[in-house]
Amino acid sequence: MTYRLLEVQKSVLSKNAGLARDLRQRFADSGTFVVNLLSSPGAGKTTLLEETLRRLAPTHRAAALVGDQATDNDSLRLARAGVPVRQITTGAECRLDALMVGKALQDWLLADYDLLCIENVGNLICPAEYDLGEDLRVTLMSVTEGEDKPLKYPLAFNTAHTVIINKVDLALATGFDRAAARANIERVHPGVQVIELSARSGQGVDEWVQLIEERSSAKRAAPASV
Ligand SMILES: Nc1nc2c(ncn2[C@@H]2O[C@H](COP(=O)(O)OP(=O)(O)OP(=O)(O)O)[C@@H](O)[C@H]2O)c(=O)[nH]1
Ligand SMILES: [Mg+2]
Repeated sequence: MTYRLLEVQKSVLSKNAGLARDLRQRFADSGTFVVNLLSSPGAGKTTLLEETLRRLAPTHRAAALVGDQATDNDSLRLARAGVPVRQITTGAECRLDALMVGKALQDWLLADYDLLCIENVGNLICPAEYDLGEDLRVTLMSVTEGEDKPLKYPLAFNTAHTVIINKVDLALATGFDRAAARANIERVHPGVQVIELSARSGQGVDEWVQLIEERSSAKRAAPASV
C-alpha cells in the first residue's frame, strides 16, 4: 500500500516537473521574471508582496497570482497596487502546482509582463515539492514562528534561492534568537542568501526590491533559452 502511494506521488511530481519545464520555457520566451513565495500561514507573504508591488508597479510591468484554499482576500489586497492579479482557489489542495499556474495564465499575454509574483498557499510542507517554473523561489519565515522552522521543514528552506526573515520589528518582543535562526538556515541550506526585513515598517525591504530589480533586468537582457 505504501509502495503504491509512493508510486502515485512520484508520477504526480514527474508530471508536474514536465509542466513546470514548459512554463519555464514560456517565461524565458516572454522574458518574465517569476517569483514563487512560500511560507507558513500568516508569516507575511501578502504584506510583503503588497509593499513590493507598490514599489515596483510604477517602473515594472508586474502581475501576481495568488493561491488560497478558500478566499480571495489576498488577491483583493494585491490588486490595490494597481497590477493585474488572478486568484487560484485550490480547494482541498495545500499548494499550487504547475498545472494550476498554467491554467491561470492561459489567456495572459506573458510578453506584457516583466515580473510575475506568485503567492503560494500558506504551508511550509506541500508547496516545496512543486516546481512552478519560477526563477526565484523564496521561503519566508517570521520572527513570531520560532527559530527552528528551517530544521522542521528542511525542504522549503533547502530548495529556496533566497530566505527572508520577516517581522524583524517584532524581534525584541518575541525574544527572537537571530543567530540561532541563521545557523539553522545555514545548516539546511549552506550559503543561501538571507534577507532580514519588516514588510510592515519597510526596514530591509530595499535589499529585497533591489534583488528583484537586478534579477528581472538580467533576465530581460538574457537570450531566451532555458
Ligand atoms: N509587525 C509585523 N506584522 C506583519 C509583518 N508582515 C506581516 N504582518 C502581519 O501579519 C499578519 C499576516 O500577514 P499576511 O501578509 O496576511 O500573511 P500571509 O503569509 O500572506 O498569510 P496567508 O496568506 O494566510 O498564508 C497580518 O496581520 C500582517 O499585518 C511585519 O513585518 N511586521
Ligand atoms: Mg497571504
